[in-house]
Amino acid sequence: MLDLSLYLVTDRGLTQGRSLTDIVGHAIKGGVTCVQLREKNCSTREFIAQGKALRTILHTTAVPLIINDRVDIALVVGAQGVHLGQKDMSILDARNLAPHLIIGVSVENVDQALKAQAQGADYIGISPVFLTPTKTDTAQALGLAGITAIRQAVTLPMVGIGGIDAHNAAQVVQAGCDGIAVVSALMAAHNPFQAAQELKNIVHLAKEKS
Ligand code: TZP
Ligand code: MG
Repeated sequence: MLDLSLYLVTDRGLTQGRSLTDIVGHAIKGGVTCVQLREKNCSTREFIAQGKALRTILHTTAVPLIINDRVDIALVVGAQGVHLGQKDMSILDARNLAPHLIIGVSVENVDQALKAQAQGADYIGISPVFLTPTKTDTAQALGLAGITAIRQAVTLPMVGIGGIDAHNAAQVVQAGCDGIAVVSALMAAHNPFQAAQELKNIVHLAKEKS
């Protein structure tokens, strides 16, 4: 079963000189349940090298590796899944090409969520929940009310992304998300192990209450 409780999305621009594999390794020990490799500014070859490095540290854990945007790279590195945006390969094409992959899809509204569900996505990422400096070319922030509207429309597992940290994580889960996806709250954390532990506890407590 896919556990979306604490979903780490990577960004090598936020590591402050530390290695990506170290940060991901510590964050996993702290309780991360899912890792997405997100690379926007490197060559295909470099993307594959990063994917293989993460695959190596993840393969002894139960934590799945999801590749952002690229089905081909997910296949080459032996990742468990791919995360697709609204302009990436369609769910149907990805499913045909790679029937065994977990397919996640970013959605910005109820219509896109309904479509992702109809086309057989495995989970959706609600983007963005709050405005964030980490990614500025986003749709309007959906807020907690947007999460609840999507929760009422679909039964798919869903994770919120965008501006989520220890201060608002519980609200995101209480509004209807199965977990939180974070970039800076873990990638830029001084201590990614502790930060992951804290976020994981918040999500668990909020799930118990909701
Ligand atoms: N997609 C929507 S918002 C976002 C992505 C990749 C960035 C989220 O970053 P942060 O630092 O967790 O706000
Ligand atoms: Mg994308």
